Amino acid sequence: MGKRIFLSSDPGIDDMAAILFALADRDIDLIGIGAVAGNVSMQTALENARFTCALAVPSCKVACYEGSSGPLLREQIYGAHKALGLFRDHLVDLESSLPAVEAGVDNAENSAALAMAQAIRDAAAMGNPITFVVTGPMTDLALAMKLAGKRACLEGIENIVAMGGAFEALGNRAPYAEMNMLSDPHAARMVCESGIALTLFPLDATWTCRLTHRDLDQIAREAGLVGQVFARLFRASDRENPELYGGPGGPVHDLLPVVWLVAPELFLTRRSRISVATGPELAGHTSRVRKKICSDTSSNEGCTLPHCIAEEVNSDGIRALFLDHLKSLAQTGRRTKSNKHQSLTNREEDLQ
Ligand SMILES: [Ca+2]
Repeated sequence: MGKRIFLSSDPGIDDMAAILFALADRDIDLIGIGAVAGNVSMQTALENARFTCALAVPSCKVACYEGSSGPLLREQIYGAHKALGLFRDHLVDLESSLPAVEAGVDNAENSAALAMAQAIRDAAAMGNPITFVVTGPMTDLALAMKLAGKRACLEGIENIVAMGGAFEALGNRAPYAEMNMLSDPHAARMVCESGIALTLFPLDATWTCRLTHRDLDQIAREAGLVGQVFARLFRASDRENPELYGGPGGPVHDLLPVVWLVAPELFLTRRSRISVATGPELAGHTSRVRKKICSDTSSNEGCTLPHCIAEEVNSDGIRALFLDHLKSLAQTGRRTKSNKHQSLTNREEDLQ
């Protein structure tokens, strides 16, 4: 059985990449998806999540839950790619090839946080902790952790793996903050201060892994309908900014935390402690204390710094693995396994 993960997301085309990869990988057991307001409204995120599951796997049984329709305290702000909206709106000419989407298992208001809290309690009771992957604001995870209680969280959560934050890089939704952190800084702060292991993929790392038009052409050509839909939507979201990123292509931010779960050798991470500002002037700004030496493990053993930050990524390796996974989805029912790649994390070097 694969690593059990619960995904909290706000799809979003890069969330779509994360969901597709998780569904395709044999070493991941995706036990649920919570839709949360962020890039788009919660309802749009929920419909996009359900559509992605149906597109990837016929009769997909992964439960998609309705989550928070806004942050804990502040007003909702939308992502720069809000205009992408509902995936299906961009796919009208493919409509006859697209799957029907079932309503899903649970539409109760904020059932995502309740389902996540129950998953934490069950994992603690079974002694079989789960991993949370967060590719949107941390609203629902913070609520779930509060509902489940500290003891259950310590026993029931193996790791939290999230896309968010910016350190050396400028923010993307504000000059000082990345979108997920800016959206709900209070939730992010609660999660960072919980004492649970957290591995973060900030803009500094995610900006370096981009898909170019050539990559998208290959995906559309080699990965069947899934590939055609993904390439179409990625292009529609217009993610290029060569001046900012230092080269062509658009970042595929949310894919990285899911890839790290099965191919950590493609990343260089460093032990850290992350703080999130919640005051009105710098809400969502992330700062860090770093350990001198890079680390290839998220284990807390023997270290007082509870977090890891991805600092370097093997972009070619990630792109190749993503294409492999999309191709496996195109062959109905087949799931793939990530082979070992040349490790970035063997280079234990002093970067300071
Ligand atoms: Ca997202």
